[in-house]
Amino acid sequence: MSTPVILGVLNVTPDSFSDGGRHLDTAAAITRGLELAAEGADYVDIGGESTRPGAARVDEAEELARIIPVIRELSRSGVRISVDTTRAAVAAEAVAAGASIINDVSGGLADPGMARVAAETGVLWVLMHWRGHSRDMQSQAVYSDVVTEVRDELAARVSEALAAGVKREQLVLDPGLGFAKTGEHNWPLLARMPVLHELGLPLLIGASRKSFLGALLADKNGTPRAADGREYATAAISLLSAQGGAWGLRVHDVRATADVLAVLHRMEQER
Ligand code: PMM
Repeated sequence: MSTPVILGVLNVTPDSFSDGGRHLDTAAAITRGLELAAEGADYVDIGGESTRPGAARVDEAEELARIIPVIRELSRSGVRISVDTTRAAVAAEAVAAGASIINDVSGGLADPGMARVAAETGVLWVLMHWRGHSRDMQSQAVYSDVVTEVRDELAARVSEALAAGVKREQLVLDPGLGFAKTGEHNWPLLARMPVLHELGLPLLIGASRKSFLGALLADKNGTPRAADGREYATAAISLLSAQGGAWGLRVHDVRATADVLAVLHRMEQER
């Protein structure tokens, strides 16, 4: 079993940083990106548009202004970059600025131009399971068997990507925990990972700090655990996903995941 890569999350949205104007936000994001890399992130996953349930979209010019200077500077410093975007034009500019993964939470569905950008640039393309933009995605969280349906919908995305000229070696799949899924849908996707492995492609898991962990760890009054208290649960999922053969883990607290992977790696040497 090989140790998964870690994608450290860097959301460059006004609520993530100082909110002291563009220049300060850019500088703070670059500092944070360098920290994530120093803590053990193999890639820094940079996004300029919030994908939280219910979030409104930002326009393309704003998305570019948020992320391109950060990508350019981090990549100049030797940090490997993944760009979290559903827009083909943003992905193209991000790759030109140094990104080597397109992390597309829509799996190519949001922008018909994305497959061409992936085919032309030849970078890795993460196809995440998705059923619609954040504003209304939770109404589409309806499944009879979530695991096989996610597998089959991902298989359709793979076929479309290959038909558009993208190479199989470029593809990474992601079940999209929390995207058009309730908390109760996320658990079987994690527990039945072998079903997703049937597609024969690398799997990325993004469970970090998500609300299904807040619900799991609710206090006795039923109040969900706040996001910053979900790190041990996130690290547990990192460990279990690594043991389940995940290719990559997308996390906010890189150090916690790097530590559990170090323990796992050391144990593997005794087997
Ligand atoms: N989750 C979020 C954003 N981007 N990308 C991938 N590939 N997989 C995910 O699960 C994923 C993602 C939302 O999480 P955040 O709001 O905590 O960044």
